[in-house]
Amino acid sequence: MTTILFASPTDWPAYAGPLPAALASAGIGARIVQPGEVAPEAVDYIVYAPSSSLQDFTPYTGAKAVLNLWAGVERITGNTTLTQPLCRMVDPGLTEGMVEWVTGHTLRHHLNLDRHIVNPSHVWDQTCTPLARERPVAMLGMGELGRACTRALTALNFPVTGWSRTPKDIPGIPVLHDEDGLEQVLRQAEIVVTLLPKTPETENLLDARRLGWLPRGAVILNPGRGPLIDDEALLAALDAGQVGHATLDVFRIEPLPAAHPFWSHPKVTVTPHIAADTRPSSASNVIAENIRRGEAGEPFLHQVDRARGY
Ligand code: NDP
Ligand code: OXD
Repeated sequence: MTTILFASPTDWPAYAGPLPAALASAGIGARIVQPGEVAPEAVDYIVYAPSSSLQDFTPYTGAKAVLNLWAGVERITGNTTLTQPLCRMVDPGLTEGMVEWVTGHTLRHHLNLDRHIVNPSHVWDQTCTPLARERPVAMLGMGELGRACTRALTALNFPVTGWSRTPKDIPGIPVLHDEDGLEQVLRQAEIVVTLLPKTPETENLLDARRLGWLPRGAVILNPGRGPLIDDEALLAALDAGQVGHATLDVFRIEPLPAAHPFWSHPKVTVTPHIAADTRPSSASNVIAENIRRGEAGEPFLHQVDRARGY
């Protein structure tokens, strides 16, 4: 059986050790090849990064599934040449990374750490910050990553309210949905975390009207996708003091163009899409398990509903 890796040039050395090892421990004898090494019709599984050169899946007539290396699938769900099942990445290492990014940036703003880190005038500011239990957080998106971040933040006593497309029953965590629920979640949130996929329904979700629902000075952390927020509306809300700070990891165009106002805005922190990388050591186990399932005729893990868009 042949698995082909269509990813970035750095992915090949990163997966060359862990992927064969994970396949072997799942009891699968698979040959892993790079593009061009075998005829497309001989390929059984495609391990895929949407940034790779493969955009036309038509020649891969024997492929049983496309296993995405990324959690986000917005660059592939609309590809009409892809007729096989598409699975997205749910990787324990990636999740751990996202929990660390979200927790770190939440604590930065919650504790107002910047005032001590950047203090050129040596101001002796002893202002007492509220406790985490007094700092409501909105988690927009209660999927794999939103739920994991919620667990970490609630362990630190932050009161987290979730928002998702469908209702959820999570002990101790209110999860709202629909437009009314979104208004309710945003109206009480001092910190908002956006962990939603990019779909036609979520694009510009945080627009001027909804940003106006936030308590004045609320902070936004966006590790989800750039288009979840209307850039112009966010800049206006920052300038007006309606939003106190935005820490953004993802953008409409990446890398963020040098002239984009986010780079120089004093109330914006840009991180370069590094919130949570897929980790080859743990992700290889997920890929191997899905190949095992494919070969055993069992349902794939994390199969994308392409009509829904995630
Ligand atoms: P999941 O698919 O597990 O969760 C998505 C969540 O969004 C679900 O709770 C879903 O609701 C909710 N959702 C989707 N559409 C809507 C809608 N229209 N209205 C309300 N809620 C909606 O995804 P993950 O948690 O694994 O990942 C989330 C996103 O994080 C990814 O799509 C990707 O864009 C981003 N990401 C960013 C990374 C980075 O490094 N910056 C790394 C990895 C991911 P429901 O539960 O009802 O289905
Ligand atoms: C992902 C990402 O979707 O890195 O995995 O953003």
